[in-house]
Amino acid sequence: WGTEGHSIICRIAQSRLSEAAADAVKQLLPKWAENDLGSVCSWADQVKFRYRWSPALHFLDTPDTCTYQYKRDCKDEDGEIGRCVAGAINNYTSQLLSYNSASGEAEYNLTEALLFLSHFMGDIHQPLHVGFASDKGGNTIDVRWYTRKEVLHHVWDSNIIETAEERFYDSNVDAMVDAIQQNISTEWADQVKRWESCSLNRTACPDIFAYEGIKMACDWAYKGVKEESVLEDDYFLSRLPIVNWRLAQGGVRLAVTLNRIFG
Ligand code: DCM
Ligand code: DCM
Ligand code: DCM
Ligand code: ZN
Ligand code: ZN
Repeated sequence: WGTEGHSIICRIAQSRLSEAAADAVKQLLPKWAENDLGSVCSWADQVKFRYRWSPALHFLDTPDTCTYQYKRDCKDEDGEIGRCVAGAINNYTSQLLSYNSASGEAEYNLTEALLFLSHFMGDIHQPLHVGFASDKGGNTIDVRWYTRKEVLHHVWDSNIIETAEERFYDSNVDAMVDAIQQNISTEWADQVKRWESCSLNRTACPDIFAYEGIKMACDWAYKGVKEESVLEDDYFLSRLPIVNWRLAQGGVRLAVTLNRIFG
């Protein structure tokens, strides 16, 4: 996601934190964030150059199949298993679990762990961050977004959200966050428990999110799109509900993961 998507997910998440998790987040956030998780959820994108090992942790690719397997797909260009967005979620979750132990603060930078986890939990819910290897998650597919030249990946990172904000929410991101939260507490209320649940009492379940992600990439992002497709109202209006739904799931799952981590 672009900055808007990450901000939306983190604002939804912060509003759903338990008291213990809210306290821990407040302790761990850098001062300049002024206890606003939404303002720092794109930090991981800003450090891609400084932390040369980090770009591979924002996504994963499948071998052009609509299924996902951790061992097969969660690796970087050098084939190192775990170096993908699902492995990174596991890694930073386990680092943050040391928050309440004496050794934790000494061994890891838990502020960075919180910012990475909050960002990667967002990215794994962007369908094309769990896309096909051959087109780099839609990065090599040239399309038109209305009249503008874009790549399909960027349409899902940013254009759908930005067009919705302009057209339906008066360019006001607060109104879009409110609308998604409204949906979470009404239309989607009976699904939220399922979104929050994790197999085998695990703290975080990135394999579930990645499995859903590649299905959505196949069923909605790639579907009907080819090189030089013109994407306009038909595509925008049918895909926006999927984007809203993934932003909601990302926010709910970041919150419940932080609530589990911090007790
Ligand atoms: N892991 C997972 N799903 C699997 C296999 C392993 O989530 N199917 C977990 C095990 C580790 C974490 O991912 O806690 C990182 O794995 P690795 O050490 O291979 O990077
Ligand atoms: N990772 C990394 N550099 C870090 C932290 C994490 O490359 N500073 C990557 C490598 C791991 C993945 O995250 O394979 C998951 O971590 P782990 O295997 O420790 O669970
Ligand atoms: N990306 C992806 N899948 C890939 C390669 C990249 O999802 N196989 C993501 C990472 C960035 C965006 O696409 O969000 C642009 O990548 P880059 O900056 O590497 O061009
Ligand atoms: Zn992206
Ligand atoms: Zn990212």
